[in-house]
Amino acid sequence: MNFESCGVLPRVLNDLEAAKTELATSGAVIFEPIDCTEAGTRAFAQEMFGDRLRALPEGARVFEGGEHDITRVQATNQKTTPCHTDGFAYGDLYPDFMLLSCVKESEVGGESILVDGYKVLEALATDANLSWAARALREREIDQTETGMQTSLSPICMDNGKGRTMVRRTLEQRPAEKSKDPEKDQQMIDLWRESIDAASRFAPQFKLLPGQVVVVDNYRLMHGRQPYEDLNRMLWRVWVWTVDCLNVPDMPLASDTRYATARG
Ligand SMILES: O=C(O)CCC(=O)C(=O)O
Ligand SMILES: [Fe+2]
Repeated sequence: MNFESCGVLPRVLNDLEAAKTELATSGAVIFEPIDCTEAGTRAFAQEMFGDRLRALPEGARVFEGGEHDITRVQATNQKTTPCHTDGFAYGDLYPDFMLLSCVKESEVGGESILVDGYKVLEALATDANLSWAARALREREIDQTETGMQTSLSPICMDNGKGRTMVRRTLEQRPAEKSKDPEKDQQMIDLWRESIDAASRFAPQFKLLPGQVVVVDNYRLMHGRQPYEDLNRMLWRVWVWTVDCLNVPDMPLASDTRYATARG
């Protein structure tokens, strides 16, 4: 196992049962055809997850400039969006699945990549010099709070309490103010982020096309995208909380960060 083999190229399927199996096996699947409207994307999520759904909030438009979404201030069509976990503004209660459906692709650029966080962990664990980090990622509590949003003082890798591992790569991961060994924490954070970036460089790229939706296990995979040219490119993002999530945030939900601000 090495970082070169941590990328995921999702299979394109049109059978719902096969897609469910594929999602459980590889952490991602592209389904087609679906109605790539906001309502159509949520209706598909309803079909995909059925009784397992605990929250299926309103979708969010993904386009240059964005709307409501503070994270996206840093995203521009001209830059690569590095591989990340979605919804970390909700702290540890980030959504366990996410969907992106394509209304309009960019002919030039806009390719997606997916990195399997479980494989990155495994690659670290099997390297004699790096295995300390694989352990530390589960033990060391760091500050993963997005500025102004829900607090998270937690390890990068957690357990959902039902045997499902959660891994996270957010914009801001830093040693906690009360850390007993901030230097060691920083080393661990740097190693985690560099490993994901290394995996990203080798990850296969794919372009989501109109009529397609990619479903991603947001506890396991991280996603990113290449720069693009067509400013009319547009996707819908839908965040999903299922029975497998750590918990559903006790606040209004949307598929962006608009309600995730810290209160009081
Ligand atoms: O533009 C994309 O393909 C993905 C953007 C993204 O990461 C998101 O909307 O969560
Ligand atoms: Fe994202």
